[in-house]
Formats: sequence, C-alpha cells, structure tokens
Amino acid sequence: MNINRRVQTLDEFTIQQMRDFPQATGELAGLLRDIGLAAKRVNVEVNKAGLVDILGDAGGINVQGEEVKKMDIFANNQFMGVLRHGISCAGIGSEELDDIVVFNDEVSNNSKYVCLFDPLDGSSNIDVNVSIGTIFSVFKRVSPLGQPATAEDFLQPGRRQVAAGYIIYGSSTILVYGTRRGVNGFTLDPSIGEFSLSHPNITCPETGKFYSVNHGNFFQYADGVKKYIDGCQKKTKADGGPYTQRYIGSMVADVHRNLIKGGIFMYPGTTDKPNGKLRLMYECNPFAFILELSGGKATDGSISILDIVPASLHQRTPFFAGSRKMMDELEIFMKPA
Ligand code: AHM
Repeated sequence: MNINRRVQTLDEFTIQQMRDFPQATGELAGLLRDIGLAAKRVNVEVNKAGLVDILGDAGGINVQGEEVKKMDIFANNQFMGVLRHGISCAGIGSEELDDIVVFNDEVSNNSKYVCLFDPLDGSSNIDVNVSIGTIFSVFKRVSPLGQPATAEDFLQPGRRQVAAGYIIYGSSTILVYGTRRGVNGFTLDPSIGEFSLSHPNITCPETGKFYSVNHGNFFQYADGVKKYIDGCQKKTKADGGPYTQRYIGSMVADVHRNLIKGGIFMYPGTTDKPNGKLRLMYECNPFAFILELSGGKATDGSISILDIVPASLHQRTPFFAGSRKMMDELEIFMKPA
C-alpha cells in the first residue's frame, strides 16, 4: 500500500496557519487541538458502543426534556474536561448543560475564547449504528480578560464566530472546521491516531440533487415549504432533476453530505413546534458559518442564521441550509405573498 506520510495532521495544519500570521498567539490552534483530542476519545467509545455498558439510556432527561444517553454524558465530559484543562477557553455552553459553565481560574479568566457544543448530535442513532457527531462553535469573548467569562460572551450572533466545526463518527471519523481563512476537513488516520488533512479548501457545490427533510412532518409545514418539497419531487432532467431525497436523521451526516456533494437540508417549523427542533447556538450557527464560508447559505426561512441575535442558550430555530442556488429557489417559495 502506498502511504502518503506527507499529509498534514490537524496540529501541523493549525501551526502552519499560525506561522502565516506571526501576530497569532496560538490560542485558537490550542483550542482546536483540545477539541481534536476529545473527539478521538469519544470516537474510541462510539466505536465500541455495542460492546460495553456505555450503550443505552442514562435514565435522565436533559435540559431540553429529551432522554439522555450514556454516550451523551461521556462526550460532554470529554469536551468539557479538555477545554477546562486547556489554556484557550474561558467557559463552555453545551446541549447537555442547563446553563453556561465559566471555568473561573487564573488561566481560564485570561483565555480569549468561549466554546459552545452539542457533544453528541443524533445520539438516538447510536443503538442502530448510524453516524452521529459533535458540533462546536467558538466566539472571542467580549468581556475583559482577567475576569470570569459572562453570558454576553456566549450570546453573540453567529456572524461573530471565529471558528466552528463538527466531527462525524461514521464510516470514517472526520473533523471539519472553518475559520475566516476557509473550511478544511481532516480524516482520522487510525494507524497514527491523528486527524490528517483529507479535504482541503472545501467549497459547497452551487447546486445539487439531494434534498433532506423529515417527510413525516410534511403536513405540518408552511405552504411555501410544502410547495418547495413538491417542486423537488417534480424536477425533470431539464430542471437539473430528478432530485433524490436523503434523510439520515443525524444532522452532521445530512449536512456534511450536502456540503460535499451539493444539496439542501431543511428542518422547518411545524404547527406543533413553530421554531422547529434544532438549536441555534450549537447546531445551526456552526453549520451556517461553515456553509457561508464555503459558498452555501443558511437561513431560518427569512434571514441568515448568522444574523439572528440570540436571546437564550438553548433557543431553537427553523433551519434551511445548503447549496446557494437551491437555497435561492427555496427563498422564492417562502417569500410572504
Ligand atoms: P438530538 O439532539 O436528539 O440528537 O436530535 C438532533 C437531531 C439532528 O441531528 C437531526 O437533524 C434531527 O434531530 C432529526 O430529527 P427528526 O427525527 O425529528 O427528523
């Protein structure tokens, strides 16, 4: 087998980017390294979930009122642990925690960043061996250094993210992250235990053939969404069709596929849940950031996800994201009459 040992690891890549920016302090590189380390630990456990007593419900209900799986807790503790003991993060917000956690020690109070994450998205899929993932968002603090981080550091619009990314624990494990300098993907090379650059400079195709939505909720969607979905099913060859419906029910896998291959992902509001299901701060913002950086779009049906001013840590929003031309077409259907 021909092994390319010149592929850059995640650490080499982030350090290289730092060298190109001599004024960089290395804190962001350190943060990404910490996230990569936690991801490797979670990956090991996800891979043996069927073997050990880590599979299944932890018996509790999380702050969203959903059943908590043991792996959710494990993943949350891993990410919180590396960030708490690193030097780059002043505090975290997590899907699994009611409120923000401010680390409040001398080193953390001088750290520039705060981090929000969904430690294990799609975790109801673990029991059936379907891809799951971690999603994260990084903001620069607005409160003064030297003091504990505050709620304002977290509740910033997504456009102010300095980095965001996700990890998919799938047929292979891949970490994708974006900064203003672009979006890059790193696949975990099990032979050396390192994330290695496999998808440099990711760009989202301007259009695609995939549309991803929960059809079970169809009759609860707004008319514009129904008409758009109907249109997807009626696409002819001349219109770039036929489209293919693909919905895993694991956002990381669905959005990743559409980012790489071209497509649109939708989690609209329903009559029962007008704001949909997905969380703004640690599910929608990171994907919106990555999609906009890579040429795609993400909205709540009317404005860019990145322009939503957050009111609370766990707020939900309708979410439409993907290839630019498909999003433009959706917007025509969703415009108020
Ligand atoms: P989770 O927070 O319980 O893991 O749920 C989030 C997941 C997303 O990954 C996915 O897009 C969505 O829930 C699927 O929901 P539904 O089954 O309602 O279509």
